[in-house]
Amino acid sequence: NNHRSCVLWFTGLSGSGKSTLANAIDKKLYDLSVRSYVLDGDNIRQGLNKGLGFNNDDRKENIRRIGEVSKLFVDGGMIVSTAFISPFQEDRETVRTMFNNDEFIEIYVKCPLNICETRDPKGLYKKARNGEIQHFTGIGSPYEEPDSPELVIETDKHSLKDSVNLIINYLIDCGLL
Ligand code: GGZ
Repeated sequence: NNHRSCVLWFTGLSGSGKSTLANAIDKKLYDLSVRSYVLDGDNIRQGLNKGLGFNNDDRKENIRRIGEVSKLFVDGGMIVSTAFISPFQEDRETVRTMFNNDEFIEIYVKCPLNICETRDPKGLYKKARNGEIQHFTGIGSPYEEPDSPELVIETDKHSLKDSVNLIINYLIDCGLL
């Protein structure tokens, strides 16, 4: 199958739907016989980045390493989807500079904080409000919205299916698929 490799860099609040979207895209690409892989907290923060926490410096280092690993996947000819909050504009911009212009696709997974907080799939917002978790993104730690992402997906407005189609169509329009 003739596709070009790239990174789909999902960014957004906890509970915004980054992992759900990344995994749905991964499945869709598999169906299209495109080699793809998802990097997320489960396979990065538990492994390579075990030992990194959530202060600003650790988040920066987390994102830097994920950028480097993404580069390896892109060099290896894959479409890699990353699902990390990546709250700081500067860190995302630094990763962007590691790639060719059309290889880095920043996807802002946009969802209002109060809706993420209602979803609260892991009960972490509740813990953050209780003070059991400090520096939780959106509560005790900032989330900087992307200035000019390639795509914005509003997960409180669009279905998962529509969102996946939007991303796939973008990749086709750019000649990546
Ligand atoms: C934000 C935290 C925190 C704090 C633990 N702040 O909903 P989740 O559980 O699965 O996603 C969150 C994940 C965020 O890790 P990232 O590597 O994506 O963050 S960053 O890009 O900022 O480095 C959440 C959990 O880890 N978690 N403590 N204080 N999220």
